[in-house]
Amino acid sequence: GLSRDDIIARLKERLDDARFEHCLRVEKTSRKLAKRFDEDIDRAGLAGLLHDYAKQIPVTEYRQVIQNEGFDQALLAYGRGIWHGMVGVWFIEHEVGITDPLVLQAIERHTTGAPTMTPLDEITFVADFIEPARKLDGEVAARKAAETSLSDATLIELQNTLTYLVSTNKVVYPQTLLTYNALIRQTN
Ligand code: DGI
Ligand code: FE
Ligand code: FE
Ligand code: FE
Repeated sequence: GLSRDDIIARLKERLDDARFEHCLRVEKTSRKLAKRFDEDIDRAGLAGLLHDYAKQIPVTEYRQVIQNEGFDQALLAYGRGIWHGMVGVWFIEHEVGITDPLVLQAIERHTTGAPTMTPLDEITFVADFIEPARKLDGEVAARKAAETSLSDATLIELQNTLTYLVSTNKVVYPQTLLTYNALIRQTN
């Protein structure tokens, strides 16, 4: 496998400085959460470091991969906000050489969540939302919840994301809604 320095070099080829710095903060936050909830720290750090690797890959490259590599063609109606997790893992496998299925799954799910999430999935999902540069009310509330409960923090993040999408006239990807429904059912 690649060393951390090699991975960082690959990340810098695909990301601008601001997005790269966000990835470093999510790596650090993920390691903290893994320590707190007794999960695999290195795995969590790797998923956090790479979670947005594919965020700035050109749309033309995405369209080719979605069309030629066996993805659901309904994805073509979305954009990089949705693609960089679920399709992004294709680039991470092929360009960075990551093979750990648990790490790839956490990255795949980091934007939409999934109806059943592993603790590692939740760590990546939540770390992205509560890394230290995040200052909005919902982000502060999720950070507070994450002191004691990953699932509470996950639900707060989902509620905020859905509220944001609806209030700004954005299309909701079905899996985002399925994640929300599953979490609400677990809560009630
Ligand atoms: O990549 P980041 O900005 O660090 O964070 P992220 O991967 O959680 O992406 C957040 C963005 O994705 C945010 O602008 C909302 C958007 N998003 C999340 N769920 C959906 C979505 N966009 C659409 N159109 N539909 C969704 O269901
Ligand atoms: Fe992201
Ligand atoms: Fe997120
Ligand atoms: Fe992110």
